Amino acid sequence: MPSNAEISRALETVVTLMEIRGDEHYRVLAYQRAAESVAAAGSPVSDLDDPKELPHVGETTAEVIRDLVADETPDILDELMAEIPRGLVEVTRLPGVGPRTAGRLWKELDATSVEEVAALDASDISSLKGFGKKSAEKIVASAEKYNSEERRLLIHTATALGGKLLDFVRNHPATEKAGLAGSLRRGKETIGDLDIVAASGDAKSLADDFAEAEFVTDVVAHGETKVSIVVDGPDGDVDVDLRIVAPEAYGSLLHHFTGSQAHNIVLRERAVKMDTNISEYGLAKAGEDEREYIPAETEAEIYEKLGLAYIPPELREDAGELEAAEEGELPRLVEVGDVRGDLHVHTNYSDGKGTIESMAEAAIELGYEYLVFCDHSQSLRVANGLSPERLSEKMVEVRKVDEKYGEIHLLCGSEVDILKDGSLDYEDSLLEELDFVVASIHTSFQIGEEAMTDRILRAMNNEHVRTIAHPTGRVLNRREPYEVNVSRLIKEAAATNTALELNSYPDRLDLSAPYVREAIKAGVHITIDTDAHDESALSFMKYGVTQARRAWAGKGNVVNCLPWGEFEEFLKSGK
Ligand code: DGT
Ligand code: CA
Ligand code: CA
Ligand code: ZN
Repeated sequence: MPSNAEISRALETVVTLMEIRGDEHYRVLAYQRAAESVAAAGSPVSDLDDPKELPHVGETTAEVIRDLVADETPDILDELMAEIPRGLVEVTRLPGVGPRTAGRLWKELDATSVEEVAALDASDISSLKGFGKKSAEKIVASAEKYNSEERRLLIHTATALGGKLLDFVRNHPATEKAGLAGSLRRGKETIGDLDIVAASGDAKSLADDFAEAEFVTDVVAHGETKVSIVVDGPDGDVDVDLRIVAPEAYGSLLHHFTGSQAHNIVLRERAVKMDTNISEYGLAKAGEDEREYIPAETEAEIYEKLGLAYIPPELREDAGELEAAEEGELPRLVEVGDVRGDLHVHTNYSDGKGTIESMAEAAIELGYEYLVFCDHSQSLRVANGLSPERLSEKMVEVRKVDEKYGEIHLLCGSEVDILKDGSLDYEDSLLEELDFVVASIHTSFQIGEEAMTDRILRAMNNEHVRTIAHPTGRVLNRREPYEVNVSRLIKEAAATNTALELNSYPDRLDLSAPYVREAIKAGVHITIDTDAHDESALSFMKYGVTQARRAWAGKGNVVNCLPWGEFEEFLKSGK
C-alpha cells in the first residue's frame, strides 16, 4: 500500500507535468492542494473510505488518489507522460528553471532535454517574451555545466558493482588472491572507474575469461596481465580495469593501484631520499633496472621498508599521512564495530517506511545499544512532518515500545526544521521533552552565504539542538551545497558544544571528509547517522564510517560510539 508521502509525491509529479504542459493555474492548484492535504493527513489515506474526506480534495483529485492507493497509474499521469518529452523533468532541475519555463523552452524553442537547452543561444531565449538577457545566459550556462559535470558513481553503487566483479575474479580457478583498489578502496565518496587487482600463476586464463564474462558490454584493452572492460551500471557505462601479477608481487600491485596518485608520488620521493626506487613491481636500490626489483607480497612490507607505520587506504591522499606515519602519530581510526547506536532515523510517522518496532528490530540485529527516532517536524509537509500533537503521541508510543525490548534503548527525538530566520519548527517547551534534537535545513536554500550561516548559528545556540544534520545540504550528482560558511559553523559548534552530523546516506555524505577533519581539529564531536527511511538503510552506517576514517576520526570523536551509560550521561548533562 503506498504511503501518504508516496501518494503526495505522485500528485506533485502531476503538478510538475501539468505546469510543463502549461495548464491553467486553477487546474494545477487543485492537484497542488490535494498533494499538500495528503502530506498533512494524520493517518494513512489508504484507510479512508473516500479521499474526499480530506480538505481540498474534490471528485477529480479523489479519483486520482483512489488509483494511486490501488497502485494503478491514474489516467491523467498516463496522458501527461505520453505527451511530455521525458528529458524535460531534468530541465526543471536547472537552477532558475521551473516547470513553466521548461515548458516554454520546449514549445517555443523545441528544447526537450538539458543537452538541447545547453545547445541554445542565450539570445534565442531572451527573444522570448518575459526573459531578460541575464536570466537567459544563466539558463544556458547552467545547462552546459550540468552536462559537463562528470557523472561519478556513488559509493553504494560502486560497492555493489565492484563486489560482483570481484566475486567473479575470486571464484576463478586461476586466482590466488584478489581485491578492489583505486578510489573505491580509499573510500572516496564518488568513484570514477573500478580497479581490481589479482594474483595468479596463470594470468592469461584469468584475463581471457574476464574479458569474455557475461557482464562485459565492451572490451577496451585485452592483454595477458591487463584487461579493461566496460560494464552496464545502473546509470550507464562503467569502466573497469583488471591487473594481474604473480602472487609474490601482489602487495606491490595492490599498493600501486590503490593510489592515490598524490600519495604514491610523495612516497616515491621519500624512497628516493633513501636511495630506493619504488614501482608497481616492487622496491629496488637506486640505479638497478626493473628486473632487480624486489616485489612485496603485502603492502605492510612496503611501508616497513620505508620506515613508516602502515597507512590505511582511507588516509592515502597526501594530506600529512607520511609525516604522521613516520612519527608514529597516525590515529586509530573509527570502525563500524565501534558504533553503538544511530541517532537519526525516520519512521512511517513522517516519510519513513518502517515502524518503530521494525526499525528497532533491525537496530537490534546490528547490535546497537540505542536508537533515536527523528521524524520530520510540522512545517515539512511534503515529508509528512509531525504536528506537536502527533509528536507527543509518538513520544508515548516510543516509550511504550521501548519497554518491550530489553536489548536496546529506544529514544524519541526529532529532525526539526531550521526555519528561514533560524528559529526552530517547534516551541522550546516541546523540544525540551524530547531525548535528542537534530536540526536541519530543507527549505529556502537560496538566501545567500551570510544569511544561511547566521540561520544555522542561531539554531546551534538553542540549548536543545544537539547536532546539525547534513550541514551543507549537498546531494551528490544532483544538487550543489547551499552557500554557507562551514568554518564559521565549525567554530560555533565548538563554542556551543553542538555536534555536526556526518550523514551516511550515499548521495549525501555530508559533512564531507575535509570539513569533518577541520571540525575534529577544532574539538567538535560528530554524529555519524544514517538518516534511514527504512530498515535496510541502517546498513549505510558503513559509508559514514568510511568518510569519518578519511577525516582521521577515532571513536573518541564520534558521539554515537559512546557506550549507553556514557551516552545517557551526554544526554542528561545537556550542552
Ligand atoms: P577515480 O577512478 O577517478 O575515482 O580515481 P582513482 O584513484 O581510482 O584513479 P585511477 O582509476 O585513475 O587509478 C587508480 C590508481 O592507480 C591511482 O589511484 C593511482 C594509480 N596510478 C598509477 N599510475 C597512475 C597514473 O599514471 N595516473 C593515474 N591517474 N593513476 C595512476
Ligand atoms: Ca579508479
Ligand atoms: Ca582505473
Ligand atoms: Zn532525516
